[in-house]
Amino acid sequence: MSVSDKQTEGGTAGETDYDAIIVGAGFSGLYQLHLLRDKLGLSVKVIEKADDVGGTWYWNRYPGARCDSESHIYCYSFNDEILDEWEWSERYPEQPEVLEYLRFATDQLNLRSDIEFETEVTSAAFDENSGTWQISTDDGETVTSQFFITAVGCLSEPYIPDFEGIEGFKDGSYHLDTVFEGEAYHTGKWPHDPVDFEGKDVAVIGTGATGIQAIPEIAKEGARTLTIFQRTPNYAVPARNRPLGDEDWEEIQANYRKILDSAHDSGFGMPFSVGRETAEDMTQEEVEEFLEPRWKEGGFRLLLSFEDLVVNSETNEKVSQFLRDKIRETVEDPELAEKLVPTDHYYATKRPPLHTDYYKTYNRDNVSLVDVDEDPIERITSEGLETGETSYEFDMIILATGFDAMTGTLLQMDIRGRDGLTLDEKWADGPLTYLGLSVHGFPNMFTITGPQSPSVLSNMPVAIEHHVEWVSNCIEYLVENDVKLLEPTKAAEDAWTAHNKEVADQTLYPTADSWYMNENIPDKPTVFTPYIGGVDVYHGIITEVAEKEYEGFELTESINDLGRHGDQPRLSVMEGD
Ligand code: N01
Repeated sequence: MSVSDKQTEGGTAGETDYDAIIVGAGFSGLYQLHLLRDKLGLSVKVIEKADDVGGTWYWNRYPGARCDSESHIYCYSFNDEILDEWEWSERYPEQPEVLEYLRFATDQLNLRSDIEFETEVTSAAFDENSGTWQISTDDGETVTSQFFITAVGCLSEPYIPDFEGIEGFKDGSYHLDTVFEGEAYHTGKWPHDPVDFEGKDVAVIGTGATGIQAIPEIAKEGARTLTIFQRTPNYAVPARNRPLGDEDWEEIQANYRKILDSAHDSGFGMPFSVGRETAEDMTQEEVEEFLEPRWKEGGFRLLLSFEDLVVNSETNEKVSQFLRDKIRETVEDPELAEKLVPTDHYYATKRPPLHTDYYKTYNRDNVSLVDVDEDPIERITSEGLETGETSYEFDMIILATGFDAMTGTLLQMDIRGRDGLTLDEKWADGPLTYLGLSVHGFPNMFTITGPQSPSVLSNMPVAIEHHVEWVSNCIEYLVENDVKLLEPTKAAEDAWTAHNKEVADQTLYPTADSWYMNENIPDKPTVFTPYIGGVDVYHGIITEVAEKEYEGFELTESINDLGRHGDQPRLSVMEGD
């Protein structure tokens, strides 16, 4: 029975346009639509800014854009037909292939008709009198729904540094609005038409995972010169991409369910075993011998070399040393090599990038590095850009400067809960959530891969499936039990927030100035935003909450209780609350 059916029989019959509104048609929004519509029979609308599905894979089309998770685990696991019919062509899928995969899944599940494309949510407000959400969009429409689900991704809001001479994006365009007379782009909103580098002097600002993927490709694609502006060097590990052949696929298909189950039961959403407990008792030579085969295998296997890698500085330092030496071995100019060697943070405390020929690219004659740590970029000029000390001239400037991660897109949307409180106000000192899925004061709102959930510390589709299935099961429970509103208690939210901090503080992560810590955006509160307790542990926690009939949430049965929060009897399932 659908929520609409329930409403027809019970209280708010036909009072909402939809049972659920989902924002975003990427991996999470698509699956959420499928479950709510096809399993629960609800009326659902997805609102999507782009003109197609894909989410992050729609926008991030820069040269070299590729998934760092291995293709056979970067997929939906819930549907055998999709699993059987789709074959990835490479070990790590390139952006066009992931986008094609999501289009394929969309069509297999017949989802398009319930997605409103080219529409942006401009505000979402909870109405206390009716207990419903009112969602307004940039075409001037407002729709209402009982449930409001954000599926907006964690890295969707491009970050544009506050350089003089740069305003943002030109309206409705992929071009940056600058005083610069050449071309200027951000990797997170890359043009759909081919960008021509041939014979041009190109600048790339930023050496995170994106810059590290884009730089080798731009250098190869005919740029006359490529100048990289680096503020902090990174530890990039070779991906060792290769085509996947029939033999690979036969092996994957023969074990697919087991592989995926193992990914879902792991700490990072990847089915790789952890190498050893610690490197504490090993010499540097022994560590290097142990790491070498993992290095040769490539990818995130190195991340799982030692169980205590992100909690024990001694282990981490040995692994970091190994990686520093690899950079020195590859970059021919020793002075340049030292500039590329990270010494300010422990390996993996910033998101560890994978690369294909990144360090080798610096041996090319057309590539040079400018270290802007001590001499920051100050302004964009009509000819190029200026640091405090030097002016540079270019034909093209590319910002690979990352995202207002985790909360940026949510806060852009002007979400308002009880008493008109904005999410922005609520999160002024950092995100406060229960389970990274819900927020006190914002009833019937769910945040897929929200802050304080494993999200970006997982192979994303795994974290996404856990959340989407949890939300669907939760809504099913609410419908079956005639519950109108679900809202986490303040106590549960405080406890979850404290738990997040406690777990993060046991690791080395807070020692780095990373976007995990919000440190990439000036004025954002410094706080570790994802949940680092492990995908498997986290999944156990949210499953138990559901089994205990949504412990930590207040469940409101009667629509008459709405708007009188606190005075009216409520069905509470949290013990002692
Ligand atoms: O962004 P980043 P990203 N002057 O924030 C520099 C995911 N991803 O787009 O380190 C000069 O990591 C900044 O310098 P610093 C992945 O989760 C996934 O690269 O702050 N430089 C840094 O070098 C990743 O972590 C895949 O000192 C400035 C860079 O810009 C996340 O996206 C592929 C500056 C930004 O790095 C974000 O990666 C690619 C300034 N004023 C990315 N401001 C997949 O595999 C910033 N920088 C799916």
